[in-house]
Amino acid sequence: MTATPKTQQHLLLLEPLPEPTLATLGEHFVIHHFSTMDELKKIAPEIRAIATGGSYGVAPEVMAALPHLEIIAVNGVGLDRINLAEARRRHIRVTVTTDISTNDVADMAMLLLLALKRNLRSNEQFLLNGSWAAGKLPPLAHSLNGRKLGIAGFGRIGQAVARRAQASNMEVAYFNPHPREGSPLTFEPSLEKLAAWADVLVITLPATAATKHIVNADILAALGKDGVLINTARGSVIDEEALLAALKDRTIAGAGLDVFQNEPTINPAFSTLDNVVLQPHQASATIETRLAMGQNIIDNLLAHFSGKPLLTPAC
Ligand code: 8YV
Repeated sequence: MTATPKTQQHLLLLEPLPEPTLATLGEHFVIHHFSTMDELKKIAPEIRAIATGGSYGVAPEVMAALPHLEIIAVNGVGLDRINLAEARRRHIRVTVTTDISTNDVADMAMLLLLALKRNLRSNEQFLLNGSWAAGKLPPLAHSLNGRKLGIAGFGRIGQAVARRAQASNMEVAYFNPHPREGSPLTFEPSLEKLAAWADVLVITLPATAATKHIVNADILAALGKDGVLINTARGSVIDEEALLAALKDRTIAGAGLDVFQNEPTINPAFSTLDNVVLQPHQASATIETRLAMGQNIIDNLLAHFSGKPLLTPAC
């Protein structure tokens, strides 16, 4: 087998990648870790490629500082932190890790949902603080069985959530810009109606100008006091002030959140709530998935610099 030649191209790394990915990347590229804009300016003309994460993206000033940038490989599927119009204008290619994280992200949605419904946090506390040993019993939890789950955003991840919810014997309907061809599930064109129908609303929508704060006070009111909200998409799709108020006033029952409006410095009000289960944006963060995502980045970059078609282009 012929060894893949080193490209000797200079690559700017904006977000940490797993060690094995970095080691392989380093065999083919000269890697520069971003520190400051002043440092970047010294090497800017050399940089031909960027590797970054979905939640980090590429700051406009970084893209603007790189006159010979040819490709941005994103370690994720979210493109909300990348100016795609500008990338297209400059003929900069962008790749995403299409479908690699789908199952893990859907698992995280179910994990957050089950943790909330089955009182995972409070039951563990109950056990550890000696209440069980003292002969007490914790309050009963809630079943998923037979409950209604609404999915906002019926792409790959939304559909993977649907499969899991159906396996838990839940009734599933979805909101999406258009009905998903071939899906037997109920399509609901109004998010408010879906929220009113659902016991659980799971958000798997991409973050765009159209979806910013799409989950607002009205949607939360429609979800109602027994309703639960799960978000594994992006913080910006939810009006977080409205959500915090609804959780504090218990006009919804709870929320399971992997993503927040200001990551990683989340609103401190979240720490005062007992009806939430929170994760620091970990939905795709398994060794298996992150290594596969890393390999996708490497493969796309090597394809680009050897003149082959990109594996998973976004533009
Ligand atoms: C990652 C993500 O957490 O796919 C995405 O868009 O946000 C996640 O998979 C992220 O890309 C790692 O930075």
